[in-house]
Amino acid sequence: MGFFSKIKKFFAGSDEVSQSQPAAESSAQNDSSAQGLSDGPSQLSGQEERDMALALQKAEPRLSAWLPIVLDGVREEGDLFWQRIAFLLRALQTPEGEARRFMDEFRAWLKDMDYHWLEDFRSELQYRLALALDMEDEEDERDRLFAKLQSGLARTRSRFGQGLSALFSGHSALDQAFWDEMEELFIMADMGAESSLALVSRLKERARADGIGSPDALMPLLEQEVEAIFRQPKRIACLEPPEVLLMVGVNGVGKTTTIAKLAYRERMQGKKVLIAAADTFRAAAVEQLEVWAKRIGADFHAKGMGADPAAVAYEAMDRAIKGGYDVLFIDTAGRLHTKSNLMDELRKIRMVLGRKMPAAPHRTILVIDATTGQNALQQTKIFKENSGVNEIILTKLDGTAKGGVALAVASQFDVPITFIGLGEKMEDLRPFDPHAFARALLGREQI
Ligand SMILES: Nc1nc2c(ncn2[C@@H]2O[C@H](COP(=O)(O)OP(=O)(O)OP(=O)(O)O)[C@@H](O)[C@H]2O)c(=O)[nH]1
Ligand SMILES: [Mg+2]
Repeated sequence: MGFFSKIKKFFAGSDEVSQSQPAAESSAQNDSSAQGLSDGPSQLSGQEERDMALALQKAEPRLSAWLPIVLDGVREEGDLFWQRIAFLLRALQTPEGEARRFMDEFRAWLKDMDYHWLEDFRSELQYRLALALDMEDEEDERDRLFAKLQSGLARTRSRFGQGLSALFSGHSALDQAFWDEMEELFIMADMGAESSLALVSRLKERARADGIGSPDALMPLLEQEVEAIFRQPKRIACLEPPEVLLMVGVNGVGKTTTIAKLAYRERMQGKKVLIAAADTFRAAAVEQLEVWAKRIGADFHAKGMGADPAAVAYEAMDRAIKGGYDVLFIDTAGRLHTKSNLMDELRKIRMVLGRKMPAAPHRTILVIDATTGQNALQQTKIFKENSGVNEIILTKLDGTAKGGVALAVASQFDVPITFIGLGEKMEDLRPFDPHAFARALLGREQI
């Protein structure tokens, strides 16, 4: 959306704020495009707007600080609620069309879900605003998610993290015994012998170069090295839509729900989204996806149970190009009817997509269930070799996850982890944060 940078500038900090005009006034003077939002019989009075704009400017520039101000005294969906939301969007200099679309879509969603009381839909409102305004990283949601990640990784930490603290407190010098034990810990955390050896020798080298002689001083380096394993290379954006995302993985890992969550994010960013059900293995899979698509406002393409998955992909691709879609998601089956081979089927899907658009699929995403353990390595190997996986999403990190698997996958295959699933709700799919993950894995207390 075009107004992110404006928001950031506008609420960049108290210095800038004190030099600028109150939000509502400046938007009234500078951005006549947003004026239409103040139409309507019962808008806020000028004094109310000024007071609220002042309160917003004094508050920390976070949605979670702004929303209580804007929604003060609001208990339910109704005129007052919409006036306040319109005011917030106007104060953030949202172009009228975008603000209207946001409100129309949210109104439709409330109706669909039959929500009336603010309490029931407040978190959804905040999440949608965060996505639409590109502000989710600034949320204190971070802490909540970190806590969730930490508890999801509790099992790994109790073995790995405690092993690490025993190692660090049990040695006073960085001698051979220390390094050997560290290597063993990483191997036991499923990282694989080769990668563990490489990590330890990198650490050793850095400790020597930096003149570090005690385990205590080594901890920050260890954190950095673990974080580096999860480094994420920059991705070349798809310049010519539709961007095509092919979701692959064994059955039950969370492919379909992850498509819904990703598609939802795209929708909130104003993208036109098509979802194709190339998992034709069971009728319920097609229905499940159709329900999701409807719920998030994406269009849906299917041919029904038993149809040829590659044909579904081909038709969906055609429709996405002709219909001017920004993004096309293709859901695939984790298993097939007897005799057909899953990898052959995926190859066929890739081939027909490439025929319509040489760069497609732009992203082939392997979904891995984080509770799987060692098997995840085998899955990554097979899917990478056969279906050109170039991205991994780890789901179910909220359960009894085996966090070492992430380390193993990231260090043994050159494929970045881009998102993690921390639960079943829409807002539980989050961009993967190497720093937070490394800290949670190593048992650090905060981000
Ligand atoms: N706790 C938790 N559950 C999840 C997460 N992601 C997905 N699930 C659940 O995992 C189950 C399987 O998800 P699906 O999306 O149907 O998995 P799939 O890979 O499409 O499965 P198939 O179509 O059978 O191959 C569902 O009950 C999801 O709600 C997550 O991050 N955390
Ligand atoms: Mg599925």
